[in-house]
Amino acid sequence: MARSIQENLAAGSGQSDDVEQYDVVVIGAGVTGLYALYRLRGLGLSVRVVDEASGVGGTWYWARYPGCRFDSESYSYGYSFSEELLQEWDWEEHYAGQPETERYLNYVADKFDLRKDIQFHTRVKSATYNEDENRWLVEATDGRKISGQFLVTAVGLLSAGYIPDFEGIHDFKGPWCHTGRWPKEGMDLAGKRVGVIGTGASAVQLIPMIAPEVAHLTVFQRTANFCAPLRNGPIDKETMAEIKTKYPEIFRACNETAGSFMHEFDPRSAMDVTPEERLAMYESLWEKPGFAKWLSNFRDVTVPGEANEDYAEFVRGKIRERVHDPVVAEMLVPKDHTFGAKRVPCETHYFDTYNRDNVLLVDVRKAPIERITPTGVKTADAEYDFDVIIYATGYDAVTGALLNIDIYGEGGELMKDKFVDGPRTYMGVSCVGFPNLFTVNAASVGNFVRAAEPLMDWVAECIGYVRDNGFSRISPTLESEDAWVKHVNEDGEKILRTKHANWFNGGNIPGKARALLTAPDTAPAMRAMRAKVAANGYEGFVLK
Ligand code: N01
Repeated sequence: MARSIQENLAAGSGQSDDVEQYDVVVIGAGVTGLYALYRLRGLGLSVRVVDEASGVGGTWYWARYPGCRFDSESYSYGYSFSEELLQEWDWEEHYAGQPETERYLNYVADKFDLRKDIQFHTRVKSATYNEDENRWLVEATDGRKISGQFLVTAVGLLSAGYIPDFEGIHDFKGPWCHTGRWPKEGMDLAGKRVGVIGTGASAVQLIPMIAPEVAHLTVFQRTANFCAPLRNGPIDKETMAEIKTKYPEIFRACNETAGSFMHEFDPRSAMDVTPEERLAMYESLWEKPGFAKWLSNFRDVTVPGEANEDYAEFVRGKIRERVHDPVVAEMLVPKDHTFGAKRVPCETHYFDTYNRDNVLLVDVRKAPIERITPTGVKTADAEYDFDVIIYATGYDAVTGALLNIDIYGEGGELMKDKFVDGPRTYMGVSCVGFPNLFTVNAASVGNFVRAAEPLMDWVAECIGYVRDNGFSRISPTLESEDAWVKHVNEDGEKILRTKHANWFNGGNIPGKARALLTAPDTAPAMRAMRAKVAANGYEGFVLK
């Protein structure tokens, strides 16, 4: 609930002796938070990063389920800001797993001596803007407080795990967890009867990894997904040495594509070539690693229509080829959404896993889960007994982690109230009534590090501009915020991501407003837009 102005000013006074004062407080020590610290410290600012975890990594710290990895090429995912770092770090796999990525982020933290400015074991409860002082007071759940003139929420895009409100979750007698909060000590699954709920990108990575070790695995699927083979592999020394000579090219290529991935669409229409040529292209893409079969495809495969359906049918054929039992194969073939309307998960042995004798696929669209029982899961037509339950049920994306913090802006306005019908921001990064706050978690999408670095560069330059020009606060105008919200909603309607309920549009969370949570623009367009705003003296913002 919002606070009165008086309550807000009282709560937000950070002047007492026990409150440490910084120029900038950054929430989150993940990919963006680490770079924010490096970048802002480089401007001579005092920075404090706070994080709930005991180590760096953010999402890469928490999501340590077997098989967790990114689907971007490793060498396109690392930071680009330090040539020394690029030359020192050897990626082991083309698509690095969580342990390798966590090691990398720890290496970065050590190399740039970041840890000394990070306060771990600190979960932020609230942040309050004090308009008399133009400062943010950040309060942790253990009562500790710190204050900063600027606040950067690097809290992650997919970090607030979502577990459906099933009745009886806490009655289950065995261990259970969400993929995004996998225990550091691991889950003992060997020889156990395990139930996995969900078949999104996380489950698609997890299921083939655990199936061989469990006694029996039951997968509860509501929506079948268009998954594509990842085709991962180790990087040998020679290849890594060659990659190191090509970083400028790699980053240039990423910077030119819509999602900052190393894959560029074919400008032709799938329907302008002969059926033979089309099939040859599909087959050749299918053999390529990573997102190539999605993002290097004919341009019209990415929009609803004939080309999209033609390719969807090709992918369905690939799934049918892999699964021996035709009934199970049909359950795994997506028929209710357009190819690409949901994020395409990359898989390794996922479909083959359903050929194992110890794996059962259950359709919970036909017979939904009714409740969790002390011994397992009850659906509308059967009961299943388990030793362990794993919820691979996704995330309250983009705004989830942000709004889990009570953020009080001017006049005690609560951000949760402001965002009730969807995010209200200017360029995803700033909003009216919440001066000096940069919601960087809400603005990066695509190949994550490629998006996070330039965004954080922009925020750092903006903070530098505010300070160097003797201003004490910056916030957008209502006109610029209104125009941005209108742009997101109107142009968002034109893109595939809004065509089916998914995390990009809030449709995966019952009761969450259905609105595109990210920008509808390409990464180059976003960078250009921000650069223009900065070049015009932070157009659309009010500086005081
Ligand atoms: O989550 P999801 P995720 N009853 O939302 C099901 C990123 N990621 O964690 O589709 C039964 O995709 C739900 O069913 P439905 C990546 O961007 C990246 O897998 O809503 N089932 C779905 O099957 C990805 O897109 C990597 O019908 C229920 C599943 O739970 C994003 O994270 C690796 C249910 C949730 O799938 C999220 O992926 C992994 C219910 N009541 C993830 N509620 C990298 O490559 C939900 N489900 C870095």
